[in-house]
Amino acid sequence: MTRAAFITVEGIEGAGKSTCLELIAQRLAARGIALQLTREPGGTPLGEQLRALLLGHKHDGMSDDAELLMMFAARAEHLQHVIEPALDAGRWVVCDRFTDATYAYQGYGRGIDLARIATLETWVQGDRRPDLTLLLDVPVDVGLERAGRRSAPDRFEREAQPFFERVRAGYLELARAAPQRYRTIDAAQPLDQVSAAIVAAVDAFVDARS
Ligand code: T5A
Repeated sequence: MTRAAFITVEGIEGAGKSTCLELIAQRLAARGIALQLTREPGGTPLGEQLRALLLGHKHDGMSDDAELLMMFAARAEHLQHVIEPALDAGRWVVCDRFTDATYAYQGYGRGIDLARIATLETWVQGDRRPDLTLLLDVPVDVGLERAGRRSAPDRFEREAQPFFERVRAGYLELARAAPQRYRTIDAAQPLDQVSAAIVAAVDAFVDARS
């Protein structure tokens, strides 16, 4: 039996994470793997309330530290009530964003010291880290154009282009620093090519873990 794994999907807005998540779920299910799909911020009742506060416009002037701590508050809840129980029960967890998003957005994007984020990461997660992270990399103008077509901008989507350029560069830096965990996929390609790359990455990961 294959050990349960924790897979995360990352990328800037409009990179195609939601689309990709469905595909990963289908692929794992086809290979007989039980899984739990979830997302951050969110994934629990409290986490979803924090998500609404973080993405909505009621607190547009929120401080960077409040934003950072709310991300980790939601994550603590998510780990305790969803992620760890699922992994303990042998279900794989596929999560739309996780702590790499905090490094990318609050660290590289907002400018919070990465060492402070690392302290919170260890405090909240202990040793828990994703086993595989799929980074959907897309140029900022392409991602924002796709996201803008889909819905009205949330609190993050109202940021200017340079913010997302820093976030994208941050993600690429994180991927370079952890090549054994990251698979970077060119998400600017047509959807069928992105899908093929995702399926190949998931299959290779499952095979290596079997
Ligand atoms: N955040 C989150 C932090 O700041 N710190 C943290 O620690 C965490 C966890 C969450 C926000 O919170 C921030 C980051 C985010 O700003 P979210 O809803 O998770 O928000 O993230 P979004 O990026 O806003 O999600 P989106 O739905 O915008 O992006 P997706 O899921 O990447 O894109 P998707 O799949 O909805 O696709 C968008 C559109 O593009 C099309 C799709 O059909 C869809 O219409 N599309 C393509 N079109 C052409 N070619 C392709 N290859 C395509 N792929 C998708």
